[in-house]
Amino acid sequence: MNEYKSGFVTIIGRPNVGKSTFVNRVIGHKIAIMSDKAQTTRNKIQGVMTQDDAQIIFLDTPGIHKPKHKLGDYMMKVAKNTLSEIDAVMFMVNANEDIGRGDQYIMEMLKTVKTPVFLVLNKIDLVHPDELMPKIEQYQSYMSFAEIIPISALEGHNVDHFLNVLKSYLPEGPQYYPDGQISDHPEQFVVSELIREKILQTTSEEIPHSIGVNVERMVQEAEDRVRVEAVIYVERDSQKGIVIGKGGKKLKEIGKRARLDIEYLLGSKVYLDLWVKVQKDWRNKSHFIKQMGYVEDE
Ligand SMILES: Nc1nc2c(ncn2[C@@H]2O[C@H](COP(=O)(O)OP(=O)(O)OP(=O)(O)O)[C@@H](O)[C@H]2O)c(=O)[nH]1
Ligand SMILES: [Mg+2]
Repeated sequence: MNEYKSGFVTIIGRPNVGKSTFVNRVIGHKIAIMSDKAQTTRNKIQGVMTQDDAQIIFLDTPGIHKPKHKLGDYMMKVAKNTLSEIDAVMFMVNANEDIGRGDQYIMEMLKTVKTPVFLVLNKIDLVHPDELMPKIEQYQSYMSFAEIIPISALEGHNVDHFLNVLKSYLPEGPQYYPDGQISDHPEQFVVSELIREKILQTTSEEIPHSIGVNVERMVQEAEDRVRVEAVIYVERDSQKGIVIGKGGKKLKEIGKRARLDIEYLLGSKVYLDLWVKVQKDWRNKSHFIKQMGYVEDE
């Protein structure tokens, strides 16, 4: 009989390449929010995949970019810190885009990593198979990879094959987490992320990057209902107006979409109370960033 395999695998890549989409697919639940906006993920999100022969803990990380404020600095630290004490690295890139400076920067970092690095070309549903080989050669001219695997995280193409290859690289090890545990984040954090996701989906331009969501209270209000009170922070008065919308229409829409997801997460009816507040330049205020739950690991 084969021994049980387990390990920690970090996913590194530029913003928007599909890291969170991949994690949600292999976990089979939505634990990391996704959007078509760059820099969606701000924290390290741990997703636990448990199978009969292996347990793999995937670390979804913020996309690597040049930080423009303290929150960005924090996000980059989070991503880079995941490169130590892991068993493998997934370097995820867009199969339908050319290699960029961000990718080169990441590969410079990865050259010093001791564990196997996999080049994962995501979004192959968007490219013709003939276009893949030249892309792969470009990446190979920078560094060598343990394996190179094209996938589509969105549609699931080749994901099982990738997982089998990945498993073959992992050490024999224990099942770290019990069956059924899929994430390491408390519900409160996931709830605030679901609200943030709905804002990302319904707003554009500067709003997605300027918002922070803090769940202040979650109480079982009635036997079948949870009351969630959350504050959406923006950086300027004008942004507050945009998030609330004409006659409160936008905020209502955000609240409705978020409530449905939260009800699904909690398995209970939810009363969602949303407030919008201005906190000038919050992304540069260390104490506020901490208060919002962006706290560095010791
Ligand atoms: N066509 C296609 N789109 C994909 C695929 N994987 C992800 N996407 C889309 O790419 C966008 C970004 O996906 P995310 O999973 O949020 O990307 P991310 O790498 O986590 O982004 P950050 O958190 O900002 O670093 C979303 O609109 C996804 O639906 C794929 O395999 N094919
Ligand atoms: Mg993400």
